Amino acid sequence: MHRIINTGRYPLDEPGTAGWDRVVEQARGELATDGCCVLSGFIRPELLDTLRAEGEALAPHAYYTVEKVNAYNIPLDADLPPDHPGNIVLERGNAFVARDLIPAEALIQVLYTNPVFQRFIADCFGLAELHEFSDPLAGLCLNVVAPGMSHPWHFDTNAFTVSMLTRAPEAGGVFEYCPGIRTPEDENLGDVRAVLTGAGAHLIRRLELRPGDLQLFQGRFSLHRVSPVEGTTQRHTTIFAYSEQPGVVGNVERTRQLFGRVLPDHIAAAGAVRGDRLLD
Ligand SMILES: O=C(O)CCC(=O)C(=O)O
Ligand SMILES: [Fe+2]
Repeated sequence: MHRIINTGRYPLDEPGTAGWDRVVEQARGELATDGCCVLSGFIRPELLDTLRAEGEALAPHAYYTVEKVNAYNIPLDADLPPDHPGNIVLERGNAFVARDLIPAEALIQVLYTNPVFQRFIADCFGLAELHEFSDPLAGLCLNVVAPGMSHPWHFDTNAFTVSMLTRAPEAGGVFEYCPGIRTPEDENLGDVRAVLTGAGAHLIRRLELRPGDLQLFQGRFSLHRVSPVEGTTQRHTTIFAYSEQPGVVGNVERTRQLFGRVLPDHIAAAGAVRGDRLLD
């Protein structure tokens, strides 16, 4: 951890110390306030070139496909009232590199599997335990957004997401989110519709992310997107997917949509614990 993380700012080499508690308290406070927390400069600056280069080597192996979706990731032919924002069709143009293509020694794989990193993330989200996905593809992904593409407005199915920009685009590709736009009791369809139709600028916040920043996010209640990437370079983020219960494997159909293939584990696990993050 000392080799990878800026331990001067984030003392992950000293679990249980006052320094650890201070960082965790700060993260919890920001998550409670708007469901998002950025730990800036999490990765040591001298490793940022390696972080970017490892992602660049992986990006050609992403599964590139453009899919028509809606913000709720429910079928486009669902029978919804005419003015429901779920009728608004968006293009999902981001592509994922699956975990089984990411080398064990890549910085992001080392981080994802590190027990101290996992303990830190669990503490920040206030979780008693946290597990890597058993899914051989979806647990750790590189999310690639190429010029002209976007990761359109959506809610995450999973309660918490951990991500890290590893390569910034020249322009565009901004992470935009609407904190707490819905609650378990209220879908707030009017405001969601306003954002999707371009009339909700007052509801949208933008994050200035830099490579090596660690982002903790609760996307279940905050509509969010990556705006269209401009310029000539791709935008890369790592998605570190964890769950509170062990054994999560994604369902066959969604796995095929996201990665263009399924593995025996997916077929064997059909009907068992489902990988929520596969539903976005
Ligand atoms: O790549 C990003 O910054 C956001 C990714 C995201 O929202 C997701 O994977 O659900
Ligand atoms: Fe998301």
